[in-house]
Amino acid sequence: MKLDIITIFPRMIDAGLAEGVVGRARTAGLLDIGVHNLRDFTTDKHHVVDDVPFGGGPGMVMKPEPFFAAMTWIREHRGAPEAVILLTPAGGRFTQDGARRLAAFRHVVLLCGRYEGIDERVREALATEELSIGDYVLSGGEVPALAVVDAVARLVPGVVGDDQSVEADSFTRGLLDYPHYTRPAEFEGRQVPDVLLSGHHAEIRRWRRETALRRTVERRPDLLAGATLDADEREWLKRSKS
Ligand code: 4FV
Repeated sequence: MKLDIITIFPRMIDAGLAEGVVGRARTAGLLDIGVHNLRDFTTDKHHVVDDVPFGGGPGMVMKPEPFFAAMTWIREHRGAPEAVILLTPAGGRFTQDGARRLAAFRHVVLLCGRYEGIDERVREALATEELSIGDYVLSGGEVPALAVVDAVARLVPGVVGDDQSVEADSFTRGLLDYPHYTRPAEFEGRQVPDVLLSGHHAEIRRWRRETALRRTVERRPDLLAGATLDADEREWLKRSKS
């Protein structure tokens, strides 16, 4: 999969993509990620990327020209992307479904803003969609871009060693995850649930599915409508409601 990220802080992106599964996937060539410094697409000697807002008001706005020049360069040198995503609080909420949809693309570009935001003509003419990672205001689009790349990368075959763990991931079935334990079996007077020490894999599997479901009911009932449940889980849910 090919991803291109346009930002004024390329080191921040490189650092965020250098470690763990994403870092290994880049090295292994499973992910081809281009990180582009927006300032390289300015024409003035001070590499200015922002300017005062028309209509006045606080802060600065990112100029359109560098983004247009960067996209032209990417199309010529990396090919035409299937999606150009603007990270913004005004975007649609990024979810696991969104990650699955993006992971099906061959080539995606991510636009990272700073300051008060990016000139609206970039959204109008370059972005194919807008994504938000949550209802809070960050100082830049880099952290959201890293979140999107990480979530999408995990769905690219071979990136996460054991595909099972991707399958077992939260939200893969739209439910919260079950609790995880490791040694020691007792810590600070707290016991690991006996079923996990039993070796009864069917029992363990049922305990994990029921616990994931109970947690989802307690903490995120809004997820249930979109969750894929099997017959036992639907039965459990019905019983838990009665
Ligand atoms: C954001 C979010 C976000 C807004 C102005 C960058 C900041 C600044 N992006 N999900 N939440 N962006 O807060 O995606 O330029």
